[in-house]
Amino acid sequence: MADRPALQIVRSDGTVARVTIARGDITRFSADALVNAANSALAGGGGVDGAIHDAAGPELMAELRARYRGCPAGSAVVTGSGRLAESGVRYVIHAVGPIWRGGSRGEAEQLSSAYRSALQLAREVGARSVAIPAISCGAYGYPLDAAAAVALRVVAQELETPGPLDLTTFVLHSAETAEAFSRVLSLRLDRVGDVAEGGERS
Ligand code: AR6
Repeated sequence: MADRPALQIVRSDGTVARVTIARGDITRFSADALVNAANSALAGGGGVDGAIHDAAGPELMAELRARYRGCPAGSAVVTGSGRLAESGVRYVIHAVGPIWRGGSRGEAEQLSSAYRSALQLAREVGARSVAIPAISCGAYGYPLDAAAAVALRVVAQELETPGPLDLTTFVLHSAETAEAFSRVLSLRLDRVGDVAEGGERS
């Protein structure tokens, strides 16, 4: 963990937040909150949604049905974590990304908004760490490089807000997705390096 490349964000109060990436199954990852890539009916499904519901057990769907009537693309809702509590996860944040329709139907704005809503909810419930999958990058067909650029930009912006939430890990299942996020993350790391050389940061 310590040597994993991370984007470090120095906040206005001097504290540091980190954005990093890991490869694997998000249901095996321990964080205060896991983000799920859900659908707007909050009906469960395949991909990471199926894996999270399987791991958490029926309590998750029961709570979704009791508390919410769907969730439009670009937003998110929060529940407890069912059996995932056994691995230290306290909340599941169900975020709905856009279905890719060519890129001119507001997909980037909706994807940004899904990540932003998820992190805002994480802050509201007091999470310190969040694990996030590549929302919209599976069944919803969002091109990986474009999705990675949006995801890392929005999450880095959100972590600029001082507070307990100071670690976000993208947990990426496929090699292609991990490569796309690594490329964008190292571009951002390079850019931070350039700024430091220019003397704008101590
Ligand atoms: N851990 C981490 N990432 C995963 C896992 C896992 N266990 N399983 C898959 N992924 P998708 P979407 C990756 O299709 O595109 C569902 O049916 C996957 O490789 O899960 O937002 C929902 O119910 C990909 O990179 O979500 C919705 O109907 C990323 O997670 C719809 O799919 C997202 O792929 C949402 O589609």
